[in-house]
Amino acid sequence: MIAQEILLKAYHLMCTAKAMAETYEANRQVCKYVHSTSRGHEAIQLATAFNLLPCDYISPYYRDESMLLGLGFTPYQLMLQLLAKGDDIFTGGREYYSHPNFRGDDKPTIIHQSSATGMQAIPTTGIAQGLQFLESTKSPLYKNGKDGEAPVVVCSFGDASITEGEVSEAFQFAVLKQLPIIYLVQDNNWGISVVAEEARTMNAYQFAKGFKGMERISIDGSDFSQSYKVIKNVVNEVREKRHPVLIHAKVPLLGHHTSGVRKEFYRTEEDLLKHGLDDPNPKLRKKLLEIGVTEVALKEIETNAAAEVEQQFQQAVVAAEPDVSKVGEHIFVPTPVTEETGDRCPAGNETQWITLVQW
Ligand SMILES: Cc1ncc(C[n+]2csc(CCOP(=O)(O)OP(=O)(O)O)c2C)c(N)n1
Ligand SMILES: [Mg+2]
Repeated sequence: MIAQEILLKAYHLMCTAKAMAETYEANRQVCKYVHSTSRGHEAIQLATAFNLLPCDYISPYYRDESMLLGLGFTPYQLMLQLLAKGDDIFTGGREYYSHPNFRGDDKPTIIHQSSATGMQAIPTTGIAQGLQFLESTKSPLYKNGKDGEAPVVVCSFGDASITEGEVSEAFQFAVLKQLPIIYLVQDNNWGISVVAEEARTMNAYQFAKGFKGMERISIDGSDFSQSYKVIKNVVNEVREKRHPVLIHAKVPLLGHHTSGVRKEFYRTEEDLLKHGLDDPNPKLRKKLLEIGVTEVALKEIETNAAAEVEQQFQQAVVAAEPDVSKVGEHIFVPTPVTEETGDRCPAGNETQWITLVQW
C-alpha cells in the first residue's frame, strides 16, 4: 500500500505539469526556446523522483519536467529556463527548457545535460564507475544517505535515443563492471515523427537481454502506483546489490514532440486517441476516488495547481533578462591550478622520460 499522502502529492504535481503544458501552449510566442513537456510521462517520472535521495545522482532528459517537479524544483525555477531568464538556476538562460544541472544538499546531484539525445549514457555511467571506485577505496568523498543508504545513479532516456551507439557502449561497460546504475527508458513509441516500427525491431526490455548481467523489468509507466512500487524495489536492490538494472516503462505521448512541431501533422487521429486512453492523470484521479478521496478534494487540488502555475508563470515572464555583460561567464569552471609546480627532473632519477613502448 502506498501512503495516501504520496498519491495526493503525485496528483498535485500531475495537475501542475498539465497546467504548465497548457500555459506554455497558450503562450508560445513568449517562450524563447522550443520545449517539450512531460505530458503522458508524469507517473513514471514522479515515481522515480520520489524514490531518490540527496546522495543519489540522476541524469534527466528534456522530457523529464515532472521528474524535476518531483525532485522539488518549482514551476517558477523551470519556467526561468523556458523563458531564458537571467536567474535560471540551471544555465542562466543559456539552454533549452528542462536541461538541468544541480549540486546541493537537498536533492540528487545532476551533471550538466546536453541536447544530443542519448549523450547522457556515457558520462552518467561514468558517475556510477566513479562511485564504485570511491566505495571500493573507502574514499572520504564517498557519501552515503543519512541512514547509511548507498548512493545510486539513474540515467533517463526516451525509447528512440537508446538505439544510438554510445548507449550500447555505456550498457556494455555497466554490465562488465557491475555498476550501481538504473537505466530508465520511457517508451512512448515515438522519436519525433518516427514510430518505433520505423526505427527498431525491439523495445528496450528486449534489447537489454543482450547485455549479460543487466537486470531488466518492463512496466506500465502510466500507472503511478505500479511505477512507484517497481522503482522503490529497483532502487533498494541497486542500493544493496550494486548492479545495473534497466527499467522499460511504457508511456503515452500526449503533447507534441516539442513546441516546434504540431502533433496533428504527423500523428493520426487514431494514434492520438489511443495514447489519450493511457493519460496517467485521470488514471490516478480514478484511483484516488476509489480509496475514498472526495471529488471536492480533487477539484481543490486541480484549482490550486492551476492557480500556482498561472501565478508563477506571470512572475517568470517579468523576471530580469540575462545581463549581457555576463555572457562570458559559466563557460569553464575557473581552475585553481594556474602554475606548474613540482620537479620534472628530480635528482637521483636516472630515467626521466620513458614511453610505454620503451618500457
Ligand atoms: C544525437 C542526436 N540526434 C538527433 C537529435 C534530434 N532529436 C531530438 S529528440 C529526438 C527523438 C528522441 O526520441 P526519444 O528518445 O524516444 O524521446 P521522446 O522525445 O520520444 O521522449 C531526436 C531524433 C538530437 N537531439 N541528438
Ligand atoms: Mg520516444
